[in-house]
This record gives sequence, C-alpha cells and structure tokens, in this order.
Amino acid sequence: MGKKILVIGACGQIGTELTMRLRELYGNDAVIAGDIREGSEELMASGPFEIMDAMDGNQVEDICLHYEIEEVYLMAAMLSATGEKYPDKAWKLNMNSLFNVLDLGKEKKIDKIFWPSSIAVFGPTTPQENTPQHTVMEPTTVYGISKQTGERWCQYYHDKYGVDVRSIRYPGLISWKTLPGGGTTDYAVDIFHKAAAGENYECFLKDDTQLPMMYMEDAIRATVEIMEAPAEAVKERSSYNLSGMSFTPAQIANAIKVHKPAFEVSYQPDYRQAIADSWPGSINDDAARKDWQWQPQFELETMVAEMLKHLS
Ligand code: AKB
Repeated sequence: MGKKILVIGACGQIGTELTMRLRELYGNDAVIAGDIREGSEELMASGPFEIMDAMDGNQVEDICLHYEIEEVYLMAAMLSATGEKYPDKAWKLNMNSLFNVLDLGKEKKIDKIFWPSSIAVFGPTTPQENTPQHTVMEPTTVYGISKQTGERWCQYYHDKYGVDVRSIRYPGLISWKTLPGGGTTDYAVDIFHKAAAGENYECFLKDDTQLPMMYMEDAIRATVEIMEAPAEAVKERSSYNLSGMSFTPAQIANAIKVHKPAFEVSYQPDYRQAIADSWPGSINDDAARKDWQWQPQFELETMVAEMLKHLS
C-alpha cells in the first residue's frame, strides 16, 4: 500500500489544486482532503473528505491515526489583508494549526510535513530587490509575524526533535481554478476575472507596486518537488525563498491589453498598499535552485496567455 496523505485546508486557493495534483500522483484514495467547509464538486467527488478544524489538535490527531497518515500538508491559514482585520484570529489559526501538526511529527505519529511560509516574512528593513535567503526579517503584518515565527518553530522542531518539515516562502499565487481570499496579492487574480468578463478593473494597489508572483502550476510543482526531495537535500529547515516572476499592476495590465486591447485599469490604493510596500519586489531563490533543483517555467507573458485562455 502506498503512502497516505492529509491536506488540511484542502478547499482553499492552493489546497484545491494541490489535493487534485496529489490525487493524480498517488491515487484518489491515498489523499484525504480536510477543511472546515466543503469545496469544489471535483474535489469532493474525487476522494475522501473530512470536515475538520485545523485548530482542534485532537481532531487532527484522530484523522491522522484513523487514516494512518504519513504526510501532512497544512494549507489552512489566514492571509495578510484579512489578518490585519482580525489579528487575534489570524495569530491563533496560523500558530495553533502549525503546533498541532508539528507535535504529531515530534511524537512520530506522522513522518513528513509541508507548511507554507510567505514573502510576508520580510518587512520594510529587508533588502527590497533580489531579497536573499538569509537577511533582515522585520515583518509588520500579523500574517508576516506568524509566518516568521512559524519558520523558527519549524527549524526548532527539525533540529531538536528530528521532525521532517519542509517549507516554501510562496510569493503571490495566480490561478484560474480557485479564487484567493484575503491576501494583498489577490489583485493579480481579480484583474483576470474582470478582463475575461469584458469589464474594467479598479486596482487596490498603486500602478508601480512591484511584487513577487508565481503561476499556480509552478507553485504546485515546487511543493511536490520539495516534498519528494531526499531529506539531506533539504538544507533550509525554516523555509525556502521561491521566485517565479515580478511585476507591477501597470505591467500586468499592459500584458492583458495585448489580448484585450479595450481593457482599462484605474487605481484606488487602500490599506493593502502599506502591506505591499513593506514586501520585497523580487526574490533570490538560488538556495532552492541549488538544493532541490527548483526551476520556474512561467513568465508574465505565458502566465497571462494561460489565464485568459482558461477564463475566457
Ligand atoms: C497574501 O497576499 O497575503 C498572500 C501571500 C503573499 O502570502 N498571497
């Protein structure tokens, strides 16, 4: 019998596509989807599903023991923009869920953990361009603080208790299948839905705000690849920088206009501008390239063409 996998937060933006990919790779019955709410029809129909609360340690443990889970992907989190509205809830969800899973690793009840970090671990004092793997990290959002703290705990559980936990600092992720929720980079998905519907878009960031981004297909491949890498190749046990592309709202608008010449974007920055301003504009991912041979495949133009093809 092959390994059994649990995806917690399986119905979210990353979780949905990750669960479907893992089911393709390891078999539908081998991948248990867990979330606090039901997800897409495709996800619900294709394999086992459990309603679960990532903050309930007993429930997470019961499900792991019941299905004899070996690997857990913990994708449940509150993102940057929503986190600023509900700081207590963001902290509790992002930290408690991580400890629940790390402790199962410490007690040897599961073998391997994937936990996503984010470019939000960086802050205004971080070098903004080509941000190195190891650098100043003074995040200013609750989400960023929770991710940076989580990274330190991942490293600690690995070093002290031998927990095989692996992590990536995701940039903003762009996909046509599932909508993001509550992030600062969400504009880069919303803009496609408007363009595909033949409508104009009002952007909540300024036109020249450059952020690191990635097409979901690359992000899912990176996630599977780091989990498949031999343990000794995974040298960073906090989290890996990962880079796909970097662009501003004006640049993505122009790339969309190549396909949709009538498309117009106006700019009305809100509270999310300050969050974006605190994050890097581009990321150095040499460590991921060297340690587990990471290679992105999508650039701005190829990503825009794919998004519009699928949404139109
Ligand atoms: C967000 O905008 O909060 C997320 C992230 C960069 O982690 N997409």
